[in-house]
Order: sequence, then C-alpha cells, then structure tokens
Amino acid sequence: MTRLNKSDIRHISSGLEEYNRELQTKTGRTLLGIACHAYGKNEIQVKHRINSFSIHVIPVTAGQGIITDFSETVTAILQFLGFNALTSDNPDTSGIAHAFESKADAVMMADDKRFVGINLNTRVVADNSEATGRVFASVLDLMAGGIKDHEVLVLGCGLVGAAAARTLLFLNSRVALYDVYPPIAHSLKESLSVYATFDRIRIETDVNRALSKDQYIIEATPAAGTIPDELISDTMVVAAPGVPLGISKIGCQILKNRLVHDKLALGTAAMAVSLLS
Ligand code: 2YC
Repeated sequence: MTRLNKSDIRHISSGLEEYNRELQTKTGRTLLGIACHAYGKNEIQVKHRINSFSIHVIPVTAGQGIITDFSETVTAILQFLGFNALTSDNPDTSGIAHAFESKADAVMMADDKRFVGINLNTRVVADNSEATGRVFASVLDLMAGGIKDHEVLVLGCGLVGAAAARTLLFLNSRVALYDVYPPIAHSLKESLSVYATFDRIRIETDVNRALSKDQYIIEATPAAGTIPDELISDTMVVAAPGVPLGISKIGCQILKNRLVHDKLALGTAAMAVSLLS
C-alpha cells in the first residue's frame, strides 16, 4: 500500500470543484454519481440522506504517524459530497470515544496498514483498497459506455487490482491479469474463479504485448512508468488508482479525457457511500 505524502494531498481540497467537472466530462457522472454507480445506489435517494449522515474523521498517530492534512482532506471530500463530516479534535482513542459519545453515524481513519470507514450502527466496515478497486472499475464501465463483454487488462494484482478485477467480472467483462510477480496474478485468478468461469480470466505475462491488445486498462500498480508513452493507442481508456500514477505527463496529454486518476477522492467517496445503509 503506497503511503501518501503531503504533496500528494496538498491540492486535493481546493481542486474538488474542478475535479468534479472533469469526472462529469469523462464519465458522464459526478464524484457522488460514480460512487453511487459503484454500489448500485440511487443518487437521488442518497442525496436525501447524505446531509444527516455524520462522519468523524479521526487522525491516527500510530506507526509512521499523522500525514499533514490527510484527515482534513478526507473531511473536505466528504463535506463536498454533502456528508455532515468533521475532523476530530482528538486523535486515536479519544477521537473514537468522542465519536461514539456524540452519536456519530460513522468514523473514518487510517493507520499504516488500512484506511477504513466504520458505520457505528450497522458495524459495516468500508475498506479503502476494496472501495478504490470497485470505484475505478465503475469508472471504466462508465467511460466504456458499459464494460460488459469487453476484456480489461488489470495491471497490478494487489488488493486494489483484485477488487477492480472482481468488480469487472460482476459487470460481465473479461479480465487479463498482469503482475510483475506472476504468482500474485495466478493466485488472484484462482480466487476469482469462484465468481466467473475460467475462460473469462486469463493471465498476461507480456505487459507490452497486452497494452497493444487491450484498450481498457486498470492501472493499479505502485510504480511509475507502467504504461510507456509509445504504447498508448488512440483508443486506450485508463482508470488508474495506482499511486504514483503509472503514466507520464506526456502520456496524460495523449490520453486526455480517456484517463481518470486520483489519489484519494474516488476511494473516499466510494467508502462513504457504501456506509450509507
Ligand atoms: O494522518 C493520519 O491519520 C495517518 N495515520 C494516515 C496514514 C495513511 C496511510 N495510508 C495511505 O497513505 C494511503 C491511503 C490513503 C490508502 C492507501 N494508502
């Protein structure tokens, strides 16, 4: 899991309005709309409930400690969506206790291993890796005008790539799994075979060949330069949850409206919407 740093986070809050417009242009849906699409929720009904759903974002000092503005940025994303969200004045135990005492509906917090949302009434746990893979697969579904029956190349078979692949199979697409460490791709294929017949899941071993074959891509690796500029075709569509982004600045200019990437917003939005029971 890539640990975000201050510079990854610095411009997210101030850029939310523009990013929302960008998502609308690229996918036809807003940040909230995409999160609703990912969880099959009716956006109108969600909007009726969202203002009264209180979420405390709690800084966590464990391990490598607090990332400057991480909690404040998560809170800003939630408030942008319409949630009744605040950053707790107290970290750790005190923050969790205060959330329960003030009858918050949910908390969100992250240590070095997991970033989660917890609904304090239903006990539902929203995991950032699961939600991020699911929401970026949904982005690809929207950008493709329906991903059903297409093949999608999933680069990176970790927790996020796995959740994306699972979602893509639920959406009746086919997946080609690539990981720099092939056993990871093979074990993902094994675990996915409970969701789909084997013929809808294949292992890709040559990423360059795969990039010339598949136009729909999930880039879920923690590496830069995963998709070289010279392999970007004029029909390629990329949903990229991976941090850092595996595409160069020139590659981003080539892809333009056929690339969606962010480091926190879509995953956070998906987590929060999934907590609304
Ligand atoms: O500020 C705090 O409360 C820190 N404990 C937050 C640490 C977050 C570590 N995780 C990450 O940087 C990202 C997550 C946003 C998702 C995956 N890695």
